Amino acid sequence: MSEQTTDKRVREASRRHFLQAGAALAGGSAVAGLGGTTALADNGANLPPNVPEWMKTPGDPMGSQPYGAPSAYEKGVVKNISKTLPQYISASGRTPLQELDGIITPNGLFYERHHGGVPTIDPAQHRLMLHGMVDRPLVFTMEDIRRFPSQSRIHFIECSGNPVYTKPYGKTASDLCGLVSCAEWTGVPLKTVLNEAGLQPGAKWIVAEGADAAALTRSIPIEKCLDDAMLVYSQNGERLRPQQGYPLRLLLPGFEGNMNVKWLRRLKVVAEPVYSREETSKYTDLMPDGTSREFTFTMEAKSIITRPSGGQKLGAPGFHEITGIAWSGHGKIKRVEVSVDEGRNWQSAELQEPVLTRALTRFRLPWQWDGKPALIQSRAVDETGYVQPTLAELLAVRGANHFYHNNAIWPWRIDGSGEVSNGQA
Ligand SMILES: Nc1nc2c(c(=O)[nH]1)N[C@H]1C(S)=C(S)[C@@H](COP(=O)(O)O)O[C@H]1N2
Ligand SMILES: [Mo]
Repeated sequence: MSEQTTDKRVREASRRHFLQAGAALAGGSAVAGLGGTTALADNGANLPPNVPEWMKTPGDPMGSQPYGAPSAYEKGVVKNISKTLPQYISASGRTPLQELDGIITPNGLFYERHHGGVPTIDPAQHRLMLHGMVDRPLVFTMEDIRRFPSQSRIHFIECSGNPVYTKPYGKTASDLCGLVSCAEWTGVPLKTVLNEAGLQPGAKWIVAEGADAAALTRSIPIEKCLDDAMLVYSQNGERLRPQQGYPLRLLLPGFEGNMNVKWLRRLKVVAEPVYSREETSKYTDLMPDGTSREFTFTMEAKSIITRPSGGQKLGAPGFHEITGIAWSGHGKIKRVEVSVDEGRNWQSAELQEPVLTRALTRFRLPWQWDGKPALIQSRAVDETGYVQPTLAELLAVRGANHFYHNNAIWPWRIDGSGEVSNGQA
């Protein structure tokens, strides 16, 4: 027998073991655990051993969906759009994290956050102007940008208001943490384009401006611009969605979402930050001693369990996989620890490869639920050794006026009937 076959057998055996354990815990009932145990007699017309109706005639012809769309049965899997926030000031649509697997966010479900609506930009009329402290000020068409050597990288983007510290925190993983998404981005390293213009001595910051009605403007330190910053035009293989900045956005891996300027039209190289609205009255926090915490660029390590999570229900005691996502703006995730007993004990979850720098990382832990109330939570540790804090730890340092950068551990409470709710509401 080949090694591969042996492996497969071992896996199948352990899967059966999960099923049996589930059934045993529920007192031997056939409905427990993973499913797949329903008696044949109960089956409807479309269930085994009958031939389902969709096998009896040919399906839809090709061409009825020239772009493609999810199954009609998945129509509930949509962005979670706030109905209370004023449309043009704080519009946001959150990723339904609890519905997704893996680490890549499908383009249609990538979170969106904008301050002046989503502009409709004709790429033929879009230009990127690069000026200020450069030897050769330049204006690029989209064709010019696409002529540069390209690069594809997988990175998350997270809004620093994900979530803010104000109650109520919400019910689902999406309510709490849906302002983070992850995609494979394609574009040009910003340093390549800066080289073309030639930076002058004393160039320390670059001011990036968006072509939306908000003209969103942020100052970016030159070190980041010469490191992993990118000008991106594609997202998961296709051109950027309008909501993500079509036709061009700035990508600053690991930096707070707000600095990843969408609909990018201008880069001005300067010696000092400009102190725009988005880096003074917004995206700056008031500390307990009255000082301001400004230019809080890097998103710190964070994780959240997406299944089981708020709004879901565990069908029965027995085997349940605990899974979620972890990420850090400082680099790779080193470890994710999960507790299923109110935070008394923590075990290391399995990290799904690939574990990438400044990307979502999927973690998993097999769990046997005994049917009793439980509090489950995860905490991320990144490659710098930083450990995701509790909400109490964060509040103790940052005080009651803090608004942005809440990367607290988020527990889920499971009651005796299997209902999952926010453990920190
Ligand atoms: N031009 C422009 N860029 C922008 C914004 C905006 O309103 N206008 N919103 C920012 C904020 S607050 C965030 S969190 C991210 C959101 O990126 P996404 O909508 O692609 O998820 O874009 C940033 N870039
Ligand atoms: Mo944001």
